[in-house]
Amino acid sequence: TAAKAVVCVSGMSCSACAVSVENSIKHLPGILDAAVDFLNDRAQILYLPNLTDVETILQAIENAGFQATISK
Ligand code: 9UX
Repeated sequence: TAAKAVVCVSGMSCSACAVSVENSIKHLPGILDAAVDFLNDRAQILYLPNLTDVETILQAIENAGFQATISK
């Protein structure tokens, strides 16, 4: 069963940053979809919890050079 995560992303300076963030997430195992909203500093991710988790997703975004936290 897929789960949805909403992540706050900071450090995106232009819309191409949002593409970088999307790519950093989409290449991970267990990711079904990732959509980054540059204007709202949010990423919505559909993932399979048996293959990945939110911590892994946050770390991938951080590794791409952005700051990521769980949105509430
Ligand atoms: Mo824009 Mo972002 O020139 O990683 S792509 S600042």
